[in-house]
Amino acid sequence: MVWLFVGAIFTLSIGVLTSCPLYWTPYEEYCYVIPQVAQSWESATAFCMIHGAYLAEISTPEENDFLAQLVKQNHPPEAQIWIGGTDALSEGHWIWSRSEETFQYQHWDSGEPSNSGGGEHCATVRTSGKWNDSPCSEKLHGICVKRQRTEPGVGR
Ligand SMILES: [Ca+2]
Repeated sequence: MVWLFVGAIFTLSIGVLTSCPLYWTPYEEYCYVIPQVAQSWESATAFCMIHGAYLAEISTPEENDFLAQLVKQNHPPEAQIWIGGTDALSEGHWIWSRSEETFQYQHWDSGEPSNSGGGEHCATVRTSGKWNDSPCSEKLHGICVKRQRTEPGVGR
């Protein structure tokens, strides 16, 4: 019993040595992952939340380039991946769902956002790194992001 306890402590202390959990990729002060589940934008959002994360909100070209690389490496069957942008509240007014901030940096593909059929209210990033709007009910993979753990004594 005592050894089980000691073992648990040891495992925990090993855990804090890495800044991102297993399967998450570090970039700047954040950790990113593309879960192996294709799902609606709402479900993808909820899935990220279960893991203490949220759908990616992109604010710089460098971050966008990193995410495009991540999408290519993971190579999901879809040509696009959910990010955290939506205009479901007000057509044409794109916000990041977690921060509720309007898009500052934008990287839409040519002709996008198209709102095809009047039903495309959730944002994706394509393998090209360009953005598209898709129906929120479409089953796609998403990019979850969360802050890296900052444990005292673990230098970066
Ligand atoms: Ca579109």
